[in-house]
Amino acid sequence: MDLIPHLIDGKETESGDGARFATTDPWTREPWAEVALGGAEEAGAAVAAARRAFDEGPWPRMGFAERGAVLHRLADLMEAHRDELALADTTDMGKPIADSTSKDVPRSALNFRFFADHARLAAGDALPMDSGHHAYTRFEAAGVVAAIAPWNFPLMLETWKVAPALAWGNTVVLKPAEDTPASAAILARLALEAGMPPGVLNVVHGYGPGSAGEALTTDPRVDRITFTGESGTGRAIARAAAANLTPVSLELGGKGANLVFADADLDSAVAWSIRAIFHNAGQVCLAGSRLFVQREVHDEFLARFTAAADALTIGDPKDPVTQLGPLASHEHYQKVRSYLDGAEADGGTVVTGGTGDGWVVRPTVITGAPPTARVRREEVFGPVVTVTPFDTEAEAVAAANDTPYGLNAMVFTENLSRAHRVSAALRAGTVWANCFFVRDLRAPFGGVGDSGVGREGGNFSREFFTEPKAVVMAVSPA
Ligand code: TXE
Repeated sequence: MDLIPHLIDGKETESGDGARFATTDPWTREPWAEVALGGAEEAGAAVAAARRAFDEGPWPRMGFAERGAVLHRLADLMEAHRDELALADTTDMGKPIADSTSKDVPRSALNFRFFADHARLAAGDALPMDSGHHAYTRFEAAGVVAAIAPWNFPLMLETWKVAPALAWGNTVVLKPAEDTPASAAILARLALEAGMPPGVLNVVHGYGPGSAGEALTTDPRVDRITFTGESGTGRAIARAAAANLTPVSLELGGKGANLVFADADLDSAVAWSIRAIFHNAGQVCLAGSRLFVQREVHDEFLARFTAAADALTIGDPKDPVTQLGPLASHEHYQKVRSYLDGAEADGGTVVTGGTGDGWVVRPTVITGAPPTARVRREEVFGPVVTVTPFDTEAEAVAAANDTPYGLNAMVFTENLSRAHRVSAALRAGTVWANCFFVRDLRAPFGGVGDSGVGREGGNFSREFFTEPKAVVMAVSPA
């Protein structure tokens, strides 16, 4: 079996005690590779390497163009190794290969290109003062960044953190999720090949609590922690980081509402709503897992939506025609199943779906679930959607906002004023009107309430990954 190593200070290594764990292919349900199992010792060694690479340079002191050239070379190499990276994520977590190849890997390469260019072109403020003084701002690299990533979009979410951190001159220790270590190991190897100095990007594998993840969050040599994952984990990380006052950026769970008004283009609303909940088998923090449909079109929408859900191609994620693969792990499959089992007891009706072969959950549509049902309140993180009718705009907005989460929401309407009005009234970090998952990397990305703390993207990433400094100078009169 292959061995997936750590990459610390430019060297591929195993753990000091030789500990390993297995990573499982959720389609075959067999282990497919062994992984170096890091703990506090390996996390500490990676932080020490990143600290040295930051304090001694050259990375933070290189010009933006020079650093950017390395990041663009890395993006070139990722594109050249597209199939290897795509297969790594697909084998690790069951994501359809068509998605990893055509979406995840290209977007991951784009993350490096975008942030390299963004940092090079960014302007600081010049602040002329009335008092005979002049002030300006500098954005200086923060230092060592710990990036802790989830398993649902492994490479894409890792690079969303690593790319801006590196572009602004930081050094990084990345801990991929234990379920999806493979693509991060390839990324680290390609970064060295692209000319990144040793210690600038380190990868440590391991678990969270009591393992490599927790060690990173308590290390006083770490200057920033960026995390995507479950809301409870976000709270644990924020508590750990508080001891050292380390700033955190937390992108957490969601329970996205999707409002379809009677004046919507129904063909388009059905197509986007299908993507919103069944893309990546619903293992998306942004999933549109609560559909609210205006009563006049509810029955017609439900019929078309259910037919489209039933028509999705389920199967081996390595087959290019597959649209929905298995869930990422047995543990996660059991969790999603518990929501299916509870939905009918809570008063809902499963219109279509349920479990399939192995760790597959078929596209599942539930009607009649009351607002108190677990399946309507908690993040299922699977291909499971509740559909509920509404009468008025005010009722729809109130239902959408009836959640502790606030990551994103969707609104489908052909009425321009309604689209703006409802977008303003929804409590969420992102609202998509008549679309879903369309991203501009300059836009803020993050959530309200239990969905997180902070924003990343464009200048928002700059704010987080730098220490903005004010320089004020007296201007002597002539
Ligand atoms: O997330 P965790 P998991 C949600 C989704 C899913 C649930 C659990 O509901 O079912 O989270 O997934 C590391 N200190 N999302 O278990 O536990 C861990 O090793 C430091 C939402 O994967 O949050 C991994 O690298 N690190 C989501 C990462 O945190 C810790 C994406 C995520 O693990 C740690 C994925 C600790 N105390 C799951 N505990 C989204 N919003 O996109 C864990 N880790």
